[in-house]
Amino acid sequence: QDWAIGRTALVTGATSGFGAAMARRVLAAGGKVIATGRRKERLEALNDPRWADRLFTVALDVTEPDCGAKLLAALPEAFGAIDILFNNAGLSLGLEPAYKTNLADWEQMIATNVSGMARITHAVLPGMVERRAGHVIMVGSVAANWPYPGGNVYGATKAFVKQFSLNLRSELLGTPVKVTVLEPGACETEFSMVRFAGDEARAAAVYADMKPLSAEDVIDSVEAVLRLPAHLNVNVLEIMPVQQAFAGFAIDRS
Ligand code: NDP
Ligand code: 8X3
Repeated sequence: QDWAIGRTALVTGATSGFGAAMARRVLAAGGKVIATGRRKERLEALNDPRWADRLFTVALDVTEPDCGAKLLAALPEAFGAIDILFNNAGLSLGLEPAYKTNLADWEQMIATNVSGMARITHAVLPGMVERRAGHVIMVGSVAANWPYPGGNVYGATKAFVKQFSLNLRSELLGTPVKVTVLEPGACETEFSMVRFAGDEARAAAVYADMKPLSAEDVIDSVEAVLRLPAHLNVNVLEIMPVQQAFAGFAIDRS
């Protein structure tokens, strides 16, 4: 029950989905949270008298080049020692084949999922190494491992997240700092609404006639990893709904 007490978690993308669930889970378990995202009103919605002095919110766009330095500079002393980095802010835009996509969508995914994640890691990791304490949890995706039509740049950004995480882990050998890349499959959050630019029917169809993961399911897995003993690192954690699996190879016989 005391896994979060005395720990401070920085959560990117805390305004929705996995990030909001993670922020609430850590706060409910007695930890401190620095909650970030672009939508201020959603950050304010995390406020609760139960954790008034354990929550610090800061509006942050991870596509801004200096967002990491700005974030560290804004932190009150009580939130300065980050123990858990839930590096989660990310998005998918579109599901069209590469030859039909909008280049601006690709650039936004790369700026957020790749550059944003790298920026926040670059800002937070030195403190973890210096304090000899910390756990970086990167939110990757099954899309890093399993190609699918329309996954083009989104899946490639998540492949970056995976290799980045594994490379960090190899460099951190000799320190107690942990790195885990979490790779969820279909989970019903605002993800598909964002992917399909607010098309509710198209987003709902992704989860029709199956039981997707919920954000709580995903955070159950994260909590389980965070509860493990100090000498054990989970490198990669891929999870899917039972009603999701891989397709075989495709062959064109036309
Ligand atoms: P949501 O759309 O519900 O949440 C995405 C979060 O990312 C929001 O809080 C959003 O906040 C934040 N975000 C997006 N762009 C930026 C930005 N430029 N700066 C700061 N924050 C940003 O989706 P999920 O919770 O599902 O997604 C979270 C992560 O999980 C993503 O990395 C996604 O790729 C990954 N994922 C999702 C899966 C799913 O099926 N749902 C499966 C596998 C991985 P705001 O808009 O307020 O800035
Ligand atoms: C989100 C899961 O299958 O839509 O990363 O790519 S999927």
